[in-house]
Amino acid sequence: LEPALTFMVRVRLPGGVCTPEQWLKIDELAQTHGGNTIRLTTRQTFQFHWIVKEDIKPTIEGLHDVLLDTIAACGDDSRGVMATADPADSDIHAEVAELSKQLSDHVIPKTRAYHEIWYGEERVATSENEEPFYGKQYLPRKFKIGFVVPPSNDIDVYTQDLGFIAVTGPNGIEGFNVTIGGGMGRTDNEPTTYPRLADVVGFIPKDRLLACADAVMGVQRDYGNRVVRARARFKYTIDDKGLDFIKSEIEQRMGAPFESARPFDLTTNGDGFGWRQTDRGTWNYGLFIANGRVSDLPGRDIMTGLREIAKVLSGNLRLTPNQNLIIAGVTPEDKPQIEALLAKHGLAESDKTSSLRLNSIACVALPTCPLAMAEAERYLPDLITKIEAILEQNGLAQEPITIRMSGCPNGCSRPYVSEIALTGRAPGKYNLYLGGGFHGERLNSLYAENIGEERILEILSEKLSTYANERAPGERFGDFVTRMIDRERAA
Ligand code: SRM
Ligand code: SF4
Repeated sequence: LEPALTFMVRVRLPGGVCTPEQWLKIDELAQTHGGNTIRLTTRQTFQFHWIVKEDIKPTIEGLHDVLLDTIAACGDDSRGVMATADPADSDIHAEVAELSKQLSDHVIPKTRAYHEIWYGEERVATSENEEPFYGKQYLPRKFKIGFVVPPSNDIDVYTQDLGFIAVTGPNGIEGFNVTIGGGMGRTDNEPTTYPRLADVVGFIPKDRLLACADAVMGVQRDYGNRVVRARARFKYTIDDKGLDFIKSEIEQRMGAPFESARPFDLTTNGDGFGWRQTDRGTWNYGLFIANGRVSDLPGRDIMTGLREIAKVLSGNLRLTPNQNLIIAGVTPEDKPQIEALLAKHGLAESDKTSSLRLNSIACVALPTCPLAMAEAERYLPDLITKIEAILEQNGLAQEPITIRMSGCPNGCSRPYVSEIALTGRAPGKYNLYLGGGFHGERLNSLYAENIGEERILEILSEKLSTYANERAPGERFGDFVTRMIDRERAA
């Protein structure tokens, strides 16, 4: 008798764009095989949990029916390619979404093994050249790519191994400022591992995109640390070899130097909520989904409501890097119907949700993540309710502040760029980090180690009330608290 093991299945969804037909299939597979729940991830895709072994194949075949797959969603290869979910300009969104799809198709492994195993395709003779880029060894470690369209930094471009900051002109995207070497993961009690913000290395014209990605990934493939796995990410390759060396290797392989970076301005890494009219005259609705968990909850039928919406939607659905959803491309004629469905299923409530909650992310953690040391998704909402009371007392209820929780130091919620962050150490115990940049431009710093809820609330209460009383006009909480901590440490 085999144990009833359950598996997680992660979909590849470049740029987080999903058709209503694809949504309905995901929903159907979740009902049939996935425990009646869907998880939207911090890299804009779907995860199913609770899939028993014999259901993996029908799940992957079901995805194939709607042109979806799980290729390179995990592994030592280039993972899901992200893209800004809701730029102001619809043509730019269409272009950036298309580029993320093209790039994703370009960087995934080309092996036919996936098709043979999951779709039952006939096995064809293989040769060593079958995997033209990855070869036999693949990359030393996972590799993450994303596109942002300023002023949004929703993908947290400085946390990506390779980031493309779109530079736009009257004819669309002209090219990209390129960032390299971002990453969040650290290993507990392993000081040689750390989060790192990416460096901006210069500008490339749009037609050099694929060559640039090949060059950067090739450098990591050839120089990355294949001996010490904890130091195998690209950020460490850059720190070990030096940024100048890595940059010139990239330029040689790309066949051209980087041009000087163009000016850009990023202002937030959060999402917008509620209805916004697009430049095409259609409407987008930003729907808050706490920690990306799509299930039917008391008074809030997220799963049923989104199924009903997908049945009538003529636009598309966009998963955001903050685990939320955009119901996009709603025509003025269809808007009342979507509005009615949102109301009927208890989904039109973002306006009653605090800014802190709207700017929160938690990773999955317990019960499904084998690496979790503490709760995240199942605990953050309750902790936020307690912090909301503190914000209320200090007149800060509508102040946007970012808060992120991860169940371990790996940092799947990108906690180390958040204004307030908690990473799990043990059941009920967290490291508290403070002072990340509001748009993801600065790492926070460790403020207190291995503390429980009471101490977390005490510290936040003290910091938030000082913030309410002493902040400079327009000063963000992360900037203020960094200033205070620097002062405390200097004293
Ligand atoms: Fe992650 C491993 C969940 C985004 C850093 N991550 C895992 C695993 C697969 C645990 C495992 O290896 O057994 C988690 C599955 C839990 C579960 O039950 O589903 C897991 N990671 C997630 C997701 C679902 C979190 C979420 O709640 O949304 C995100 C899925 C992204 C996706 O769709 O592809 C997720 N993980 C991230 C991010 C954020 C990002 O990429 O923007 C990071 C930090 C960025 C980075 O990579 O530096 C991240 N995950 C990690 C790490 C640490 C990597 C490192 O460099 O040390 C691990 C552990 C590992 O790779 O060994 C990990
Ligand atoms: Fe699991 Fe840790 Fe990632 Fe959370 S941060 S999903 S606990 S690996």
